[in-house]
Amino acid sequence: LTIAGIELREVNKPLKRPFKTSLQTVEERESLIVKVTDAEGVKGYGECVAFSTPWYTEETVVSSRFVIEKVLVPILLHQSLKHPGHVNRMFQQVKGNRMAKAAIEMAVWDLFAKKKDIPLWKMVGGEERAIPAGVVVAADPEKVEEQVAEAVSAGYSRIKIKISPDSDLDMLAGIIRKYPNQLFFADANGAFAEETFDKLLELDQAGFTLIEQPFGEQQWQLHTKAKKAMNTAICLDESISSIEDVQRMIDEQAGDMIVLKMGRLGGWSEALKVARLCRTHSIGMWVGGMIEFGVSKAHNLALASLPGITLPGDFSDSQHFWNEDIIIPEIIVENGEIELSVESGIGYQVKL
Ligand code: OSB
Ligand code: MG
Repeated sequence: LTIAGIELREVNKPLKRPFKTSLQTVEERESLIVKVTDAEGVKGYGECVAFSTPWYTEETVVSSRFVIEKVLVPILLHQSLKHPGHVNRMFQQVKGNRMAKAAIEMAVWDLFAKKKDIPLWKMVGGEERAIPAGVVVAADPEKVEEQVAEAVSAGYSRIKIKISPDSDLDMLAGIIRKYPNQLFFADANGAFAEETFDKLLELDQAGFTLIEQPFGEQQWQLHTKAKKAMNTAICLDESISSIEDVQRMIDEQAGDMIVLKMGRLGGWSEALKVARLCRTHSIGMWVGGMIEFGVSKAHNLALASLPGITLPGDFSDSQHFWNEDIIIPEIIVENGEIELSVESGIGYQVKL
């Protein structure tokens, strides 16, 4: 298969309501969509999940556009590929910039699945099953209860609440007690520190299934200390940008499970390797969201179909963050689940 064209499109939409994390309040989402075309005109799509500013990782929309256009496109354009896994190897000469690499790489995996006329989830070894949907509540404290109630009535089986050392844990524990059949995750985005370690320990009483990234991405020793001291599972998100990081988490007993994010890992090849390693070591994993549009969501649904991914990920429907998505059909949550598309590739048409 020959890569004949690579194009970038920018999407920009205001969020229905502000998304408030311990690091940043997101009010508008700007993303780059990558379209790769082969010599016969078949198209594959990827989405760059870098944000407008470097608050979650170092990459930004502007930096990834630069790297894609000036560095990655010249490496890939007009090349002939036998397997989508080769893209990752071709990009190894470029340091970092994993979200930029992932965006193109994802598009090539979609293109290969379309050429084979099979769903991407099937091509990567996924299982044919509905994907459990989870939503994230990232609101001001006074709105958390109302948004949890909304999420429950919308049928979500898992609710993730953004927290920080300033969170009112009694209030959160009260909300969690009201919904005994619901799974609750907490995500701190690295907001805790040595000085607030005791506050983290109190979280054990609140009823969360897991706590995502309590400390900063390089705070391996604090995570080890927390895993030893707590009953609530420690789940690493920002700390995991490669398979080596997962190995380090295992070696240092720094966490119980990980959030799989294709963008943060540099694409499908690395995500598949990481998933395999986690299965080998019985490390729990689930697919994390990035306030993304439908192209990234569609790739994530395929990722979530892999064996061993049992916990519900960040999968809200297409209308959760904005009124209109960029894919047809839109993603819908029914009975707390999302059906995998049976169409080829990512399984959705892209409206760009
Ligand atoms: O830490 O998981 C995170 C969104 C943007 C950046 C980081 C994170 C998130 C989320 C997921 O919490 C939101 C979603 O459902 O897309
Ligand atoms: Mg997170």
